[in-house]
Amino acid sequence: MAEEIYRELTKLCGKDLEQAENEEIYAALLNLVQTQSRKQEVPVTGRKLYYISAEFLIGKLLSNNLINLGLYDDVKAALSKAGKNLSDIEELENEPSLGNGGLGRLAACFLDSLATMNLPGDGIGLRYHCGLFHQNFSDGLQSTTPDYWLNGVDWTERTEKVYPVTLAGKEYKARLYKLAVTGYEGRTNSLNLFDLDTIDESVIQEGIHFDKTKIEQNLTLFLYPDDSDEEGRLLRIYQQYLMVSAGAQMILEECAARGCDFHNLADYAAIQINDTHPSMVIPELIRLLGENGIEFEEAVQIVTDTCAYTNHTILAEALETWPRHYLDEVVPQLMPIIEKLDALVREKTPDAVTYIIDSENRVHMAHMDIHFSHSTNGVAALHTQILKDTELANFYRLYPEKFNNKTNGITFRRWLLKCNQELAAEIEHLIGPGFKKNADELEKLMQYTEDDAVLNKLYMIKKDNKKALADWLWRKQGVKTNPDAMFLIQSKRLHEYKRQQLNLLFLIHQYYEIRAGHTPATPIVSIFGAKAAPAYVIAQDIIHALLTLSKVIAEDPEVSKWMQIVFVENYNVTAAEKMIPACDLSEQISLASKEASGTGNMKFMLNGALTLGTMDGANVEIAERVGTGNIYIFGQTSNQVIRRYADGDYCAREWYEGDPNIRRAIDFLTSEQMLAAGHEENLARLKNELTGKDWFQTLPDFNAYIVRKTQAMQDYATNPRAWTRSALINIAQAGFFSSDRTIAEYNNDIWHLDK
Ligand code: 26Q
Repeated sequence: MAEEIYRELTKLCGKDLEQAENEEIYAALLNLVQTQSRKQEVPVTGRKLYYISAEFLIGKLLSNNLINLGLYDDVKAALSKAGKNLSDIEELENEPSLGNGGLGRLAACFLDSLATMNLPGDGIGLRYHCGLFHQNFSDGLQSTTPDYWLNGVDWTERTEKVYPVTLAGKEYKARLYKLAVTGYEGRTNSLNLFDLDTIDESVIQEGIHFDKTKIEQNLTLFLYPDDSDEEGRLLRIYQQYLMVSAGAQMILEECAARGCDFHNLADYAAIQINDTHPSMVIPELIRLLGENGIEFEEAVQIVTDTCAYTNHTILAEALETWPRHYLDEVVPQLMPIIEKLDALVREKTPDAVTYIIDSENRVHMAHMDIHFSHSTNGVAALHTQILKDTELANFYRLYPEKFNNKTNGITFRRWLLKCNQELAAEIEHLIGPGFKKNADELEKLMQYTEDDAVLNKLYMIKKDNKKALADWLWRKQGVKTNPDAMFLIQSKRLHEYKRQQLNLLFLIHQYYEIRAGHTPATPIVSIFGAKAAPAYVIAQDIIHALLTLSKVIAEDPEVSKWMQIVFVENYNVTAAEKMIPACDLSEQISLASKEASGTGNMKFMLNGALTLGTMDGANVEIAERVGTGNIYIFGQTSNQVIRRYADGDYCAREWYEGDPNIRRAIDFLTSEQMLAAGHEENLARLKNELTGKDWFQTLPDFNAYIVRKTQAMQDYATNPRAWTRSALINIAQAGFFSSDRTIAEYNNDIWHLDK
């Protein structure tokens, strides 16, 4: 087989592999993968899923596709025979930056599971030319530049399909691009991405600024960060409508081609609405069905039967509500439909809280989704419970039967087989290959919890992965780290509710303790990866404080023997694949009730890290599975937090003034050392925020966090065997968090797809 691959590649390169440049080999491999994946396409007969999402954070594709197609080992062997290295070639691939974080990555994991499980399910999204911004650090601050990921060889295949879309009264042509989604020993589905031919990267000015008036040139240039300015918000409506209108037309066309007469659309299509970003698909489909001669009332029923909605957030400020005049401006053709839908709601219930258009003329996208789809789900048990009890309680009263939970999951192909090949091989050696498609089989590892040889091996694998991360950090950022230290990682979008600032306060506390001669049980390397929305001022300040503290520590020879802070620049899927396998302690420290699920927590667990976390999101379900002895839980419960908000009596200043440790840590932000290394404006503003407001209740959890984290460091240092045993239990119990399980649940309860 390796011989055949060798010949094939040589043919595709047009020269001997030995002579070919890595760029040529990369292009040849892309060709090979695309040809092979086409062979796995399956004609659809029954109901087909369309997962519609503004984000698909798919990560690099070459190795992943080779693994899924079963070609990885042969290609690697063929290349090495020619003196080439697959990982050098992988370096040439740009990561498609088509997502912000969890929601986009979840969509990518779902596509992998659908294809692996042989289910008919395509994605629908946008082909952003520069995706999410590229992050650099300079002068201790985040700066942003466009990420030209489409430059060079890219995996999206241009088609001849174009769909007319009217935006603000003007017609545009949305062109369809296709990206093959290869399943692991499964089928090939498709990610359908829409774009305009007229996009012009030269409208980009300095940084990521661009002329916002030129829709034709700028519409799919950037993906907006999850917290943005007013101008960006209007453009998002343009983007969203381009996606849903072209997507809806494509769905109807595909179904018609399979014999659907649109009265029975729900027998042919299931549409999953990923958060409210694609919500306009509901009125748009009703509009299109109308054009096809279907009366409004029937169209409403058809669309309700076809669509289902997933909620990914409890933060009220992140729920999309658009001022009506925005929609009047961009999509006037939808407004009469949205008004009629709102009128139906008003006929149904006197509960004004559930209206689509409120008294201030704001349009609530989530309300439209819940009334006019047949399913609303949260993404972890606690999250769904909170939706029912508080945030969406009025809707739950109206439609208890629509509400359901689908705890998130991750694909084990990328997050174990690809990113941690040494661990995957050891697991296969111990329990056979079945876990790759049936993740529950990981539980068989429980028989090895007292096996010293296995525990030693696991310990060595972790050490190897830490060395690999240390090498990568050295090559990428020129920082030296000590793989014998404990690696603690917090990587996720920067947001106050995720509480990177709590981690910051711990690190300052630790700094003081070391200075006072109280050295910790183990040296630590505290690693961060996080992008902050450019308009999110406090998030920028938190990055600045961490970068500044990192410098202060590095310049202190006594302290730096014991602790180091590393902030990974431009955190993305590629970085995550290096960081996660090397982690000892996974920091999941959001304010309880605020993190809908989290999925990084699952990736770390699967790779043998222990979790230090609050009882939030899916952490609750992780704790349930591994048992309290194998996880470090701390902090207020969600009920306590929700009560504190309801009482409205939280006063950060009282905590600051009443606790000398808290005061010492916060005051350090504007100490002489910090001011000498950083910027007073940022540091003082962060201090003010923490003492004056602290909306995400960092201070009440401060002491519990320090106690628990210190305990984890102690356990890690004093009993490596017990630590590794806990790591093994975490791996063995991770099966539930496979996205294959999540997709099976969506399919059984919501989609009912045929194989
Ligand atoms: C909204 C309006 C305007 C501009 C941007 C946005 C916007 C964009 C992205 C709002 C939210 C997002 C992304 C949200 C997200 O990633 N949520 C995460 O979803 C994960 C998958 O379910 C969960 O695990 C995380 O807990 C949740 O935070």
